[in-house]
Amino acid sequence: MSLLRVSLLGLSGLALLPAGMVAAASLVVTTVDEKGVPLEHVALALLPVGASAPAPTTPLAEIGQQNKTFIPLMSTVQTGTSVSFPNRDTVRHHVYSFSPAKTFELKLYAGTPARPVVFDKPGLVVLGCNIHDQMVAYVMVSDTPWLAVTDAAGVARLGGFPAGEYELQYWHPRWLGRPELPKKRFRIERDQTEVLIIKDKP
Ligand SMILES: [Cu+2]
Repeated sequence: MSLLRVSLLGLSGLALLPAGMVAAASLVVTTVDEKGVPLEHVALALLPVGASAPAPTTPLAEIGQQNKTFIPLMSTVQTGTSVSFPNRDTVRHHVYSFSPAKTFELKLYAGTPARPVVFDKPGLVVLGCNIHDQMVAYVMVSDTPWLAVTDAAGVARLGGFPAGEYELQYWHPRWLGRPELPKKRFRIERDQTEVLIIKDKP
């Protein structure tokens, strides 16, 4: 379906689309630090300006614990998403967050807690384990389904959104302690690419 649409657009341009129908666009973001080195674990959220984003279509997410490590380190979820915290270690963990966007704790447990945690407010959440101080993970909660985290090459792809005006919100763990979420505003008309330089200070 989307392939067909792309080829139609390629041949004849936007005029082929019926009135009121907006072409889907995509955005490929490459993130680098100030030296040009690709940055993994950059959380990205694309927020429509002057329009509301669709409700969550995948309202379930998971942050596991394995080898005394949270997996994944960086997550992005839409506001309202339930996150489960399965413990795949033989030792027990005690997961907590003091972040204003979501304050909670899952007291010392093994296996998977019966109830997932609902991330019901936008913002940045820092997770820790009361038993293992080195354990840390981050969740960027945003009012949009268009979310991604950059891979080892510093690349992430956001797709399936209508063309229009957007704010790209982003955050990287190097900004720990400065949980403000910078935004960059731009218009996306078609499939676009963007390079973001993630400096030490947002
Ligand atoms: Cu632990």
